[in-house]
Amino acid sequence: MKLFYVPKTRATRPRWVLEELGVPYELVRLQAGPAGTRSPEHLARNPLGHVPVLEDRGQYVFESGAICMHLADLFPERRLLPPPGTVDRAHAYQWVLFSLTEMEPPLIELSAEARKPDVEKNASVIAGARARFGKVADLLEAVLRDRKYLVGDAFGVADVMVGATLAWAGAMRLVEARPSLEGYLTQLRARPAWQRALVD
Ligand SMILES: N[C@@H](CCC(=O)N[C@@H](CS)C(=O)NCC(=O)O)C(=O)O
Repeated sequence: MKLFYVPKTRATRPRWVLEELGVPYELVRLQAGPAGTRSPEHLARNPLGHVPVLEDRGQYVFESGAICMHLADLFPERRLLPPPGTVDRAHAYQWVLFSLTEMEPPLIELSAEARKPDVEKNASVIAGARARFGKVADLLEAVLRDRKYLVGDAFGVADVMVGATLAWAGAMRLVEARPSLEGYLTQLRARPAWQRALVD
């Protein structure tokens, strides 16, 4: 298997899963831009020119959540996803999709605002996105108050997707004063597999 990868991006998520699984894989580092993610070779893998892309048996899969779940399915004995058809499995889908559709959109807006020069920043967009992320963070803070992991009592793909997205939020100081979230992130950061996935 090959993972097409740019450091410090959403491609860290499947790299983290691969490191948790401890299986052999080739990491293909690309640069963002015309020489890498926007090259004809990479556009053939993902026409949007995005990473991550997984190459598996000569075919390509894109979308970080899909790749992480596929990797977990390839090694069911490692239990990074609960068995199909169980309610735990449905909860894993719930959290993976929650990370992508509820957590990410306000973070994308805030990151775009942060890149603008001060005079162009839109205070109402920033306030709206912070408020939306605040609701999501409050929900997670309540869920994680008395549990270690999001699904059942074991670490899994749901924790990779939500944890990596929370780390992005943490870099924007959006998880402060939420002790359950801070504790959850500290626990995830201590995992050797995540540390290895962050070594560029
Ligand atoms: N929804 C996609 C988003 C992928 C995405 O936006 N990737 C960014 C990095 S985080 C990227 O490839 N940027 C490089 C580029 O646009 O050239 C996923 O979760 O995989």
